[in-house]
Amino acid sequence: MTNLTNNKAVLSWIDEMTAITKPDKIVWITGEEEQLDALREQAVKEGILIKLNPDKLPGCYLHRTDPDDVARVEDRTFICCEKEEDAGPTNHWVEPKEMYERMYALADGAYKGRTMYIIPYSMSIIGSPFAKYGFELTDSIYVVLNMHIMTRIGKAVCDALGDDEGFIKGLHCQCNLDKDNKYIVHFPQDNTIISMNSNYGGNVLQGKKCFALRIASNLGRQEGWMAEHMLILGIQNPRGEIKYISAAFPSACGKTNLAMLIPPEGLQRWGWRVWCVGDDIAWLRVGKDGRLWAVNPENGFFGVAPGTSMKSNPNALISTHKDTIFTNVALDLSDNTVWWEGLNKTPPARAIDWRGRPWTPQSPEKAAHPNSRFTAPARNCPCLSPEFDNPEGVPISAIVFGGRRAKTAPLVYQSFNWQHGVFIGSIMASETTAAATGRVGVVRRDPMAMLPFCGYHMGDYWQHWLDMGKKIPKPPKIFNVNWFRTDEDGNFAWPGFGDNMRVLQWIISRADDEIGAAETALGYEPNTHDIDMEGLEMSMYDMRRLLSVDRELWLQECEDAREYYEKIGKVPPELYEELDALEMRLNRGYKVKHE
Ligand code: GTP
Ligand code: SPV
Ligand code: MN
Repeated sequence: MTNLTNNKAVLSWIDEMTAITKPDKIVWITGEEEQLDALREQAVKEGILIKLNPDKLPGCYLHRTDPDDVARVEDRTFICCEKEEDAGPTNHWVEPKEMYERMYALADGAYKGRTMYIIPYSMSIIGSPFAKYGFELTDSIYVVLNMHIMTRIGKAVCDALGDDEGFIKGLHCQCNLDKDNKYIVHFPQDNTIISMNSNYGGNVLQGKKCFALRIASNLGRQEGWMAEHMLILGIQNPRGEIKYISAAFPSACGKTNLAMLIPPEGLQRWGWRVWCVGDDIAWLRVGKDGRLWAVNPENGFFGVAPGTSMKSNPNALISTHKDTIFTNVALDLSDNTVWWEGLNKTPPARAIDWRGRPWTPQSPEKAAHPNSRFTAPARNCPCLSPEFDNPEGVPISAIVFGGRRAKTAPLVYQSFNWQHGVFIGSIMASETTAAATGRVGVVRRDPMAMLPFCGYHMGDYWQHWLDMGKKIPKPPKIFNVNWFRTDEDGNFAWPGFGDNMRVLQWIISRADDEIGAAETALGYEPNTHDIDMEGLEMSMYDMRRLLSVDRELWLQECEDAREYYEKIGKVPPELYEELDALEMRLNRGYKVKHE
């Protein structure tokens, strides 16, 4: 097969990798439908994919991973920059030369008897000023087909790159999926990514977390922009005006759901609606007009399946009804479709679970893995923003941070200014989820939802946020939300999902300086009547509780945050000032002032 590019740097790197991995065959992925179809067919034949009911789920497939390979592996993820201190205390680090040796030893002959697929891919729209190009070499058809959904691939990428040497190099070898030799490695100084012994989403779809966050956060720092773990959505008001917000929540904390939100009926009737620009990653830069502009570098959704239903997120569910790859969900034997916990109230009478074993509603274990996912093309989304393909992106009016906190964080509050907002992001904490291996439900600090994705020292990252604030003449306002506060019985106290629109409305009004707010120790909170509660079965008393701030808990929170800052070490003094000021406000028994 002929090469798709004459780029010498690309070809010599591929030669080098070929000599190490020793494939039987090399295939360039052109992006043409015929080639992809042949690969789908081959994957079905080899048992990698199961073809689903072509009438109900046309173009859809099911894949099951190795049971030990079901989520991101943070303890096996490395940032191998030159100096250990530049990776910081939140990243694993090994000296780059040693790590390359270790990786190439594992890769030695790893493609023997196999095919090397070369995937040219673009993050963001090919040819746009924000686009960055990469090549992923892989021996996994599953990766090829998922990268096709999640990014823009093929010959057009090579054409746009031309002779430029500024591309991202990526090598992926499945090897034998040896758990103890799993590696997700980044070399920011060489724009290089190596994934070994995994074949699971976030570990091996390198365009996503490896490139668009860990490598891109480094590029953004050098080039003066930001790569963030954020959804992007547009809120249309009854006048037809659309305002955009971006929101950073940790993994499996509600980005996909918020990005595709359907407002409660009453608000819909007034003409409110939400447009989805992105559900996981945002690249942000300062526009000529002095505002912050965001693009979604991806081209699809790698969304959490469990809990996705026609009730909770119809837009996501509809997005999965064609041309989608499901990973680790259950197979419904009655009609060869898929099922997961929370899809509906009637589990299939007979199914095959995510491990490939027979399953019935009486089975004690879950049918789908808690981190089972779908890979769906963005174009399938009924509420996809008309701006999705706009290379300029969209102007951001508000940045929202959030996470899973049973008690501490109120439903919503606004920072006093950018610096205070950066502080709020820096002390974010959330309960862990099944998106990464390890314990679930443990509260941990996850600054800006970037703990697993920041490709350099966390303290330098916070400094970059502060520096960016000085470069944005008209910065977005910064907010914090918590959909996951619980009552004394441990149930969620806020209905969430579509009703989150009520909070978004307040955020947008505040971003536009349209309404006042109550000034509290934490920041600005809604005046009691400013959150629209029409049609909501909730008393004003409950709403006040959702917005309440427990002084003792927050003083404890400050102490924890201070400990965390000490662990991080290189914390910008501005953030310590904010922490001191918050503590002082709490200690003074801050009186609520209404604006
Ligand atoms: P990643 O793809 O891992 O980055 O996750 P995400 O942030 O996109 O999370 P997602 O929207 O997929 O939500 C994950 C889980 O949170 C699902 O089980 C949802 O049902 C649940 N969830 C989302 N929004 C809400 C909400 O407003 N309230 C409650 N209680 N649960 C929610
Ligand atoms: C996350 O864990 O934040 C995800 C899924 O979005 S993965 O692509 O596996 O990182
Ligand atoms: Mn994510």
